[in-house]
Amino acid sequence: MAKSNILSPIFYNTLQGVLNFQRGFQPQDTDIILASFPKSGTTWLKALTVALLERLKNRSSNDHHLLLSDNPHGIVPFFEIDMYNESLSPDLVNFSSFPRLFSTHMPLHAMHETLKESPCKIVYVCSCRDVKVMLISLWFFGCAIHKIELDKNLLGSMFKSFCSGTVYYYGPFWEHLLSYWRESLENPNHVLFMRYEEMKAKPRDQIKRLADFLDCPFTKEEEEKGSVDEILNFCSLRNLSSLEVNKTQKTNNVDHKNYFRKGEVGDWKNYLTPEMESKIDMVIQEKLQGSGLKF
Ligand code: PAP
Repeated sequence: MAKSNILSPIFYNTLQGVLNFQRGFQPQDTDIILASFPKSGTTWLKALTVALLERLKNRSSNDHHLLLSDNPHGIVPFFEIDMYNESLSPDLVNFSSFPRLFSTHMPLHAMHETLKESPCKIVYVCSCRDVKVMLISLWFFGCAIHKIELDKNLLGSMFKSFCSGTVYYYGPFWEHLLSYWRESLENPNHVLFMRYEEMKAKPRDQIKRLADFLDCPFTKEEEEKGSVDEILNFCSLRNLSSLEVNKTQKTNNVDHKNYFRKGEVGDWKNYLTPEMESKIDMVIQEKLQGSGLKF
């Protein structure tokens, strides 16, 4: 299988989607955009954000929780994959409620012109758990959606493309990362930079950080009655992957179950050679030098 086809069931018209988004999207001040490089923790971030906003609806139980009836990717559409890939002016009412919640894998510079006057909130999740695990995650995902066995040759060619900055459809990983990192430093009310490994290590702190940024902080009362843990448990990989909607249904031709695998830090050690490991480390070190961003 050609490496460029690895995500073809999802990314079949992405470039057109980016162009249409740039020409057609009209931001609103209250918009929330969840951004990431593929396989960086997007599904988890979407679930947490949906759950944070859902709790504001003050329902007495979780029975009608949005996440029970759809996968996080169905609830929070990608601009360039789900919305603008086929139209310059999709009917946004079909895609989102209030506040409008969108997602993207585009680097920030691809959205700059469209969003430049907008105070909307952008949350970026980065797989600093280890860039290498992102590659492995994509490899598993690509093989799963194509229903093929794990192919080491494919991993080898993905590794080479990754190091030369062409593995996905969104430009070099380091430029992607840095576009959000720099803006998060310059404009912390506009961009929140989150790390998957910190979310794993200190989930309570990180979800509170997210809630504060989205202007929906946990109240003292909520903290006392355990709402933070309730949301974390509800959005855990174990719980989400056990929901009927994620066991049996699909979006964009992808079985929801493929979005949930191990979610472990360091999983790449089982698949990459020491040479591959040090090459990736070298590339990342060189590209991030002087940025202040450390893994
Ligand atoms: P996407 O780009 O296709 O949306 P994304 O959600 O960013 O994928 O990343 C998938 C990874 O997040 C998977 O990691 P793994 O392959 O190393 O296991 C997946 O298991 C993990 N993941 C999905 N949901 C959760 C969750 N609720 N908590 C923690 N990790 C999760």
